[in-house]
Amino acid sequence: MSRRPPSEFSFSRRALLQRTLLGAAALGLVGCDRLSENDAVISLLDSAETLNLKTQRLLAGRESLAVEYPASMISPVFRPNGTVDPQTELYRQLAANDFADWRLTVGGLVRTPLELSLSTLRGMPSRTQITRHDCVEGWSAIGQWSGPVLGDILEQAGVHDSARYVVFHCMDQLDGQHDYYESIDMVEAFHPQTLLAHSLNDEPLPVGNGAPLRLRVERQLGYKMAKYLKGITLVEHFDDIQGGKGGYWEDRGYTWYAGI
Ligand SMILES: Nc1nc2c(c(=O)[nH]1)N[C@H]1C(S)=C(S)[C@@H](COP(=O)(O)O)O[C@H]1N2
Ligand SMILES: [Mo]
Repeated sequence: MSRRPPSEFSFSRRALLQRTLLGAAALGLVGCDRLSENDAVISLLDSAETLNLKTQRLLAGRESLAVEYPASMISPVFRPNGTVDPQTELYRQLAANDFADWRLTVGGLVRTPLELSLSTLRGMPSRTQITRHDCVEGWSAIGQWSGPVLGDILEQAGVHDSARYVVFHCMDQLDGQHDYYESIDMVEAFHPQTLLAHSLNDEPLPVGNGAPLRLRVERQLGYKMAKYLKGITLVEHFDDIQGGKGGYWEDRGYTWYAGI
């Protein structure tokens, strides 16, 4: 377990953001489903975003690790949030067969597109980490995640130099129309704690938490951690994907860089 001392700046910025969000959540003003209606919170997040990305990279470093916790601190229940049981036809069919026919596709700006089965992913070298998940709604949970490091999969696919982002495509739709999706940049994609998790607390990932596979990006807020993955694409730009802001919630007002 390692804990890096927070820099004064990122600490106070984080504290401010947390106070604002928690205060707003306590007043019932925001939730993951209602934040997009709150202009004040969104403009606060927006103005802090660029500064946050730059300061975090500058002060904490590209490779700085998120805090990892001892097993004794694992939350008894890891609260499922957002979609908890996808109702799309695709998901229901794959789940009915225990995801035996599910494949993770890796495509876009890669030399070798991949189609990985759950057993292939489970057989790959993996990393296990106990981390804290912070949702913008104001709750946290500590869980142990295991799965291959995303960077290893990207190495296998061979990423073109022109690729700038990794986009994660999901099998669920919160609004019954648009697939949940997310994106991260290459620094985040090749970070040693960025995993494609197939297990939570030594058990196969439960449906509530994103079965069969979900992203873990430990230095950012919960909404970045796409659940119910079906595909990954390497892209140069994401403005032509759905609303163009790089994620389901980003298209509805959340900031793209959600550093904690
Ligand atoms: N596909 C998908 N991924 C998602 C969501 C979702 O609704 N659908 N919700 C996000 C939000 S807001 C949070 S806080 C976390 C919740 O993860 P959990 O269900 O394991 O708690 O998943 C994120 N990833
Ligand atoms: Mo969230």
